[in-house]
Amino acid sequence: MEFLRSGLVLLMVFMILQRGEGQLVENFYSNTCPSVESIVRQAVSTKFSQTFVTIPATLRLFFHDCFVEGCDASVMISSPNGDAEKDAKDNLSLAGDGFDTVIQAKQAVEQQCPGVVSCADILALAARDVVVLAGGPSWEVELGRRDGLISQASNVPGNLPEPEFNLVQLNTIFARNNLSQFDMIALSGAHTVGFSHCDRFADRIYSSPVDPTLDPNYAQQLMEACPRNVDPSIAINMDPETPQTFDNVYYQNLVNGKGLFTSDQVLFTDSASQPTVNDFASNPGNFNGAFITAMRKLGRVGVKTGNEGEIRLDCTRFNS
Ligand code: HEM
Ligand SMILES: *[C@@H]1O[C@H](CO)[C@@H](O)[C@H](O)[C@H]1NC(C)=O
Ligand SMILES: CC(=O)N[C@H]1CO[C@H](CO)[C@@H](O)[C@@H]1O
Repeated sequence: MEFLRSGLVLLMVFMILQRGEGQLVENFYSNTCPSVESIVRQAVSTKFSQTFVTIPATLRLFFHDCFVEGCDASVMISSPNGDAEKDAKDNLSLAGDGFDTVIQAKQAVEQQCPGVVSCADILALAARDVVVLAGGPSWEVELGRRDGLISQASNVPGNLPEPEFNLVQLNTIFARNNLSQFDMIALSGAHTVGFSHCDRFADRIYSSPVDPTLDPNYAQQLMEACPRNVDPSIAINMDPETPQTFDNVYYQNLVNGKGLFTSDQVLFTDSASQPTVNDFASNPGNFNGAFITAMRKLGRVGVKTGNEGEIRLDCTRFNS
């Protein structure tokens, strides 16, 4: 009897540790929604079959969600007053397809496991799935995030990196999120897919002299794609070589003076980060490994667990 009782206590301690407050686990939904991963993957690939933008839009949405209020799907909230996180100036360019991806995956998940899976976890899974769809590496996603109850445009300024940032500024903002310089360089590799609007780098090509860290031919190409006073809705590929493949060509571009933003190119021009760029440029396996580690760390930023927050029913609205 005594033996049984202590066994039970041990089991409970084990379960509490497993579910541990503040701790994400890979098998969080194994009893409550065992097919969540395949349901999300299916919804993401359906959306991808409609548009490639699904990939960069979802990946960037995850990053912006995590850096503002933590990975809690606060970025998904639509406010009737237009003052939610997604309404901030910095996210003007978050492509609608990322939001659609999460909304559609959530709808599919709700059909099978109503009220169980957070929007924050669905976004984390979808961010992994789009990397795989673009030919990048796969990894196990830690789960158990709860959805946040705060989404304010006024929380965004200062919490996201700007394309004009130098290495110290980049390191500072990533360090605040428990990410090292090595993680930051690996995560910047996400710019191997997706688009940028011309105004985010125009100062580099239309200053005199033209930014000397830019390859002159690449600068010329950028001027042709983005003439002065270009339609502000025009966006160009960030990776001019393999824009639709998730690979390490981003780092080769940096070595060749083809980093689109100052914040990209500085990773090569600053001697403190150059060795890592050189390593990722020549060893795709090293980049993949570092990217996986960094994405898992990014996914732990500011997470709510246990009884914190809520499991939103509609990702774009708080439950009450
Ligand atoms: C290191 C600091 C970073 C800076 C300064 C930065 C800045 C930017 C800027 C200015 C754009 C262009 C937005 C536009 O004009 O539409 C962009 C796009 C993008 N960023 Fe970053 N970013 C950074 C890190 C990251 C990270 C860590 C990720 C994800 C892990 C990421 C993923 C993306 C993606 C996928 C796009 C393309 C979005 C699309 O095509 O819809 N970025 N980024
Ligand atoms: C960074 O890590 C510490 C220690 O694990 C944790 O207490 C803190 O909440 C983390 N910060 C963020 C922004 O996640
Ligand atoms: C202030 C601002 O520019 N907000 C924009 C944020 O993004 C949404 C689209 O999701 C735009 O409609 C807003 O105008």
